[in-house]
Amino acid sequence: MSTRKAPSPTIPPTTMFSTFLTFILSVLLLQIPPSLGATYDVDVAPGDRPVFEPNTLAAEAGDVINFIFHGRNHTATQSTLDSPCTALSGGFDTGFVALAAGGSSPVIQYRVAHTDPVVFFSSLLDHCARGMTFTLNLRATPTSSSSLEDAYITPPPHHWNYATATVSHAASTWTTIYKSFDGIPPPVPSDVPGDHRILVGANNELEFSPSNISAAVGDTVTFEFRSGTHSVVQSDFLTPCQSLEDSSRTPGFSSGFRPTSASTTGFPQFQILINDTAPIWGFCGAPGHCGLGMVFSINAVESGPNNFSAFQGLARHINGSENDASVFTSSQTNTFGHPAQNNGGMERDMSERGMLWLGLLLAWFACC
Ligand SMILES: [Cu+2]
Repeated sequence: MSTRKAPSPTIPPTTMFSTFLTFILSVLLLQIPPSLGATYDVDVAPGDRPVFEPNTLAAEAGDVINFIFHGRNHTATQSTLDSPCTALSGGFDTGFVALAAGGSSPVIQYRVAHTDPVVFFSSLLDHCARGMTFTLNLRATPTSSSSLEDAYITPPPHHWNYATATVSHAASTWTTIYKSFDGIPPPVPSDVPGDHRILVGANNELEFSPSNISAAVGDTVTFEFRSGTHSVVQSDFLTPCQSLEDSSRTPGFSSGFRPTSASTTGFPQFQILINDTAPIWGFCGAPGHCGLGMVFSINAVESGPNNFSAFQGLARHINGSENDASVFTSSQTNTFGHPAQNNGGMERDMSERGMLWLGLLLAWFACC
């Protein structure tokens, strides 16, 4: 008995092509890295300045930070908010990265694992004490609404000129030329020099108390560190969270970090001498503290636009980042929820997502 062989099914060529295309696209999709996060460039010591630029970012799990080393022999070393200049045991550490002989800037990547705050510093010399830190996700929520940000008006720069004054003190009289800001008196020494005490971080608050004082020429100001890890760094009115040296190449005072502990007997102190009547501006260099308003002034002219509250408002407005005021403002994030200030990172982010969507679209055409 003969059996009749069933005709073998014929596969239309178009279906074969579709199956092949689907297979190829599936393979291609598997090649896309699992992370679709943004990539951010952080310059380490650009122009050989002891800074990370930007010095703070908000990033999400899966994002990548490119530490790009420009200056000689810096590190990006993970630390903690409590001890920003001490390496975290087992934490991320690039080690010292020297500039390559050809002048190209080495890049070392850090992959963001979570949205909790992470602190980095450079362990070269005293650069950390001078404020060379970089923070991730220090504050996830903006301090002010976008409408308030829109309404913010940056205070004008200080107005000053050189003035000549004849100063009499005790049995002496002399003529002096001084930098006269609007509204300040001539630099007449106090009859009895006094000391003004400013507490730093008293009651575990991120503030100087008092934060705005008047002091005469010849007086001293003693900063007493009461809690945590803080510092006292001189800045300029318009760049409240950057050391005077970094913002204007003008020497300024800097205490370095002065940690206190429960076992501290006697609080660490740092003292400055008041040489003239020009306003003095300063901040705490611990990561994020300045952006939270931890600033102070000495001899600010309260009747003018360059008063203490304008200075503190500016520090809060820029949120500790002199490079980009929009880091944490919700109004300037893009559709993927990342800050929009790093174009390189966003371009890569969008191109990866674009590839994924293109792949899915082609796969749909192929199969259906
Ligand atoms: Cu502080």
